[in-house]
Order: sequence, then structure tokens, then C-alpha cells
Amino acid sequence: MNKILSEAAPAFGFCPFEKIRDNLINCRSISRIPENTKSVIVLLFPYNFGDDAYTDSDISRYAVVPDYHDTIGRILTDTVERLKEKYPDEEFVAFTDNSPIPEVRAAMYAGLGVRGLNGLFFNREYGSWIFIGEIVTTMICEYPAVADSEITCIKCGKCVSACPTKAIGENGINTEKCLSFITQKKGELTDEQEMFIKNSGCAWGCDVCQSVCPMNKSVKTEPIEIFRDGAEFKARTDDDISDRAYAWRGKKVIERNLKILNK
Ligand code: B12
Ligand code: SF4
Ligand code: SF4
Repeated sequence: MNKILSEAAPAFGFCPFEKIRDNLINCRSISRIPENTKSVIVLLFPYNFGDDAYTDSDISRYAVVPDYHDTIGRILTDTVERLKEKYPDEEFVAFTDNSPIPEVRAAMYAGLGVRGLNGLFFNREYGSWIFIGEIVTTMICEYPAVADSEITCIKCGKCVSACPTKAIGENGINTEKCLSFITQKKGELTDEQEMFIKNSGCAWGCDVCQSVCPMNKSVKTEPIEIFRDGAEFKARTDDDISDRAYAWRGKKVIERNLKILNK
């Protein structure tokens, strides 16, 4: 099992399903979770090229690499096939992002790292610059002993004060205030929302609460191979943007944001 998983991702772990059963996100794919699920295999996919690489970039780091829904989706589908071959009596179902699994929580209980005040997950080696993907299975795995007290950050407050829209509160982030959410919003924006985008210099997403975090200093800068190949540091609006993370909202949204930046 570990050999197959290590060929898919540089870091992975096992979360008991019972740790997240009561926190499932209510989306359409929830029905794909097998009835007798016992474990969530959590895999981390690093995408960070290091601070210097992004100096002239106008999109957030996660959008620089080819759309992770496709790339990680393909890796996980392949991994599921290999696991099914090896364990024919068990069920395996892959998810990433558009997933009923609360991925931050699952990664914490898989013993892979901690949750920050900004709601994001930080791994010891790669920091928060990782995508989380998972395979839900009926197999019982070897779980780490993770105490609730061990899975939050040091709460230094740097992300709270640096957040441009003051979206981080005591109980996590206020989604609608978050600049990442604003850049993905369709239609007209308020003058204030436009100002936030203009001041950020970023046409898609927001990296501020990650960039200031001490847990992201001195982390590994080794994106997985599939990300190294197709990285693009500037947003595009030509005919084929289908392999980019900003494509799913349609071309109008990224065009609007670029127009705001260039005003
Ligand atoms: C909807 C969504 C968004 C929304 C709303 C975000 C939000 N936090 O609600 C928006 C569009 C704003 C967004 C933005 C971003 N997102 Co987003 N998003 C998601 C998505 C699809 C669902 C999140 C969700 O609704 N979770 C449910 C709620 C209830 O979870 P929660 O508030 O985090 O709290 C849970 C746990 O943290 C835990 N918990 C909370 N507090 C505590 C305390 C203790 C003690 C314990 C034990 C547990 C615990 O319990 C809660 C319930 O499960 C996830 C993928 C997924 N399926 O999880 C990606 C995901 C969280 N996003 C991701 C990314 C990369 C981003 C951005 C960084 C992108 C960018 N650069 O702009 C920003 C960061 C904004 C931020 N600070 O969170 C990554 C995060 C990777 C990481 N290192 O953590 C994920 C995991 C996608 C992925 N597959 O990699 N996102
Ligand atoms: S900046 Fe400080 S408070 Fe925010 S996530 Fe990082 S360690 Fe936690
Ligand atoms: S992604 Fe940006 S706007 Fe959203 S919580 Fe983090 S710093 Fe604030």
C-alpha cells in the first residue's frame, strides 16, 4: 500500500473516517462515499516554487500550476486502479477539492500537520503550499495518535493582522469577505471589492495569510513533476485557458479582474 501511495504523492497519511463523519460537506458527490467506509487516505501535492519565483506574478501560487482538479484527479484515478488491483475485496474512491471530505480536518487527523488560524492546513515539510487529495476506503489502516491539542498553530496572529479584508476571525474565516472568494465572484463588484483586488496586484486568489506565516518559512520548494512542467506565472485570457485553475468561473471573471488591475 505505502509503495503505491508514495509513487502518487511525496506525503500521505491515514485518517479514521469516524474523525470526519460528522463534518462532511454537503455536496453532490457525497453519495459516492462507500457505505462501509473506514479510512480516508490523505495525500499532499506540493506546488510551491519558492518566494522569489512569484515576484512578477499576477495570480496566486495555486493558480500558477496547471489546474489541480485535472492533474491530481488523474494521479488519484490511477492510484485507485492500482489499489483495487492489489486489494480486490476493498472499495476505493478518490476526491479532491470538490469533495465532501473536509480536507483540512482530514489532513490534521492523518497526522500530517496542523490547522492555522487562517483555516488552512500546514505540513511540516511543505508548509501550506500543498493541495490536498484523498482516497476514501473500506480498508482499516494504521492511524497516527493525534490529540486535539496538537493540531492547531502557535496563533501568533500575523495572518489576522495582514489579511487585507480582515476576513480572519476567532472562528475561522468569513468566506464572503475573503479576497480569494471575491476574485472568483461573478458579476459586478462593489467599489471596495475592486479596491481590494487593485491593491493586491493579484487577479486570482490571495496568498497573503500564507506568505506571512512563520510556518511557511524555510519550507521545501519542490513541486510535483506535473506542476513543474506547466507553470505559468501570468494570467491569460486567450481562447484556451481550460487547463488553468481560473477557467472554471469562465473567461469573463478573470478578464474583469485583470481590467481592475490595469485601471
Ligand atoms: C469552499 C472552499 C474555499 C472558499 C471558502 C474557504 C473556507 N475556509 O471556508 C474560498 C473560495 C474562500 C476558498 C479560498 C481558498 N482556498 Co479553498 N477550499 C474550499 C473547499 C472546497 C471547502 C472548504 C470548506 O467548506 N470546508 C468546510 C468548513 C466547515 O471547514 P473549515 O471552516 O476549514 O473547518 C473545518 C476544519 O478546519 C476543522 N476545524 C476548524 N477549526 C478547528 C479546530 C479544531 C481544534 C479542530 C480539531 C478542527 C477544526 O473543522 C471544520 C469542519 O470540518 C476546500 C476543499 C475541501 N473539500 O475541504 C478548499 C481548500 C480548503 N482550499 C484550498 C486553497 C488552496 C484555498 C486558497 C489558499 C486559494 C488561494 N490562494 O486563493 C484560499 C485560502 C482562503 C482561506 N484562508 O481559507 C485548499 C487548502 C490547502 C491547505 N493547505 O489547507 C483546499 C483544501 C483545496 C485543496 N484540495 O487543496 N476556499
Ligand atoms: S500566521 Fe501565525 S496565527 Fe496565522 S496561521 Fe501562521 S502561525 Fe497561525
Ligand atoms: S486568503 Fe487573503 S483575504 Fe482570504 S483570509 Fe487569507 S489573507 Fe485574508
